[in-house]
Amino acid sequence: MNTSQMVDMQNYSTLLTLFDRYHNFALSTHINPDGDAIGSELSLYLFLTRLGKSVKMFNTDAVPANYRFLPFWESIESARSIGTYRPEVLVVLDASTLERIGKTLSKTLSPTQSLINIDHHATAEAFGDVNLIVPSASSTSEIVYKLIKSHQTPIDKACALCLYTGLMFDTGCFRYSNTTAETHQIAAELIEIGGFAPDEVYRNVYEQVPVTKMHLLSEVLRTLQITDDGKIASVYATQTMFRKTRTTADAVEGVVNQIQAIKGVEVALCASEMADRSTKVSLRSQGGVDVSQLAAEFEGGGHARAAGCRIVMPYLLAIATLVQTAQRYIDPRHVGQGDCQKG
Ligand SMILES: [Mn+2]
Repeated sequence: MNTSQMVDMQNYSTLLTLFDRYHNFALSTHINPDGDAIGSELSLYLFLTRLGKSVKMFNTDAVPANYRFLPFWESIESARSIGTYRPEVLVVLDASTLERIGKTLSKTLSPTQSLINIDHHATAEAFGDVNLIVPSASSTSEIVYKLIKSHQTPIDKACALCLYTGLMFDTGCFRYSNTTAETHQIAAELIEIGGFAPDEVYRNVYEQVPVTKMHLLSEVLRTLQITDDGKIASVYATQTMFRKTRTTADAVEGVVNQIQAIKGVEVALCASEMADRSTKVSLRSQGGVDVSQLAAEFEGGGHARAAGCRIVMPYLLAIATLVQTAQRYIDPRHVGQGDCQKG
């Protein structure tokens, strides 16, 4: 993994040289795309288009409704439209592994010349021919911003909006620990260039909640369990709840952050029962526990304070297992099993 700034600088110019050399580009990002995924993808699309390149975007999952205010979101195509198309260069954004762009897409979308990986996840794999992995960056959008900056091409309005949206999303609206003076400086510059109203961007992204999601939330919050020491909080969502509230598993997104907000809680987890009866878990930490390590024990990954994994176990067992493992991280002496039971 590249952590040093020097390597970053070198990779910025390596990438720009590559951009100069080729003409046909394809971009992709991870499944269940979030604000940083879509924001970084669209901003790189706008930059490369501006350089006169032919650029296509292919995602496994559709652009979520709350990002459909972003310019050119409609240019993002599905895996079905690939056909026999082969780009010279494929740039994968914000995906810690190549498989994260989707199984089919990762196999069918193969570049003839070069695979580029741009990411900021601490657990990112260097799967590209060129890897621009910057774990110190708040977001992949911030890396794209710096890439454009180092090319000395002016950022246009549309691009500024996409970059800002990614930056805003991955910093939790500038409140997570990855928020720095520099993030604010970049955000300020993007607002100035873009001429958009930050409150409108916020409303577009966060205040389009379907009422069905609120119904699900009320079901999920009723499952709240907290360990005796008050440090680990968990909730779960079941297939029955999804059916009852006419929602799907993505409606659970964000719930874990609310659990994390409980006073004294160090690790929060939200487990979702998937259709195949496996369990998808989102993890959050106050900072004391590196939940990307915890997730890695279950073949997951992410960041120190936000991570996830998928466990092939029924949800209650998955929660019990994770809570027990999390206790070991909070207190390495902990070997007990009594206080992780469903009460
Ligand atoms: Mn990201």
